[in-house]
Amino acid sequence: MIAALRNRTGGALLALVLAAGLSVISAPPAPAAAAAYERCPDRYSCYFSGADGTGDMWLAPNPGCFDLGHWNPPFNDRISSVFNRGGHEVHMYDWTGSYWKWVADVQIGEQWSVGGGDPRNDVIDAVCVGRTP
Ligand SMILES: [Ca+2]
Repeated sequence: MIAALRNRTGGALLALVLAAGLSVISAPPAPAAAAAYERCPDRYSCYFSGADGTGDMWLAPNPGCFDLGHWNPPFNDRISSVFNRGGHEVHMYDWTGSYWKWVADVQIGEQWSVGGGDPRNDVIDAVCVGRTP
């Protein structure tokens, strides 16, 4: 009797999981911007050359500070949007020629995007994940 109840409960759970799966499949297509941000793998912070997760993508490989002008290919002066799927706050800076000027922070789980006319667009030279310079 107990085994039968367990089977019945398990069957009900399976039916719920299948129903949930079907509802996801039948949902309308996600907006293009969400699809673009979704390229970012879980547990990473991702940086995009276009607004709203479009264009080229750079991933921070681990916590720490990264001078984007020293990457191959360089990614400095290119960032227009960010999706922070990692476990640390992100801090972003512009090199003025004499000091690292803070531009913006991106909290865990947040997205950040600026358009062409924004002074923070295409100026970021360094990213610090989970620390400051
Ligand atoms: Ca810059």
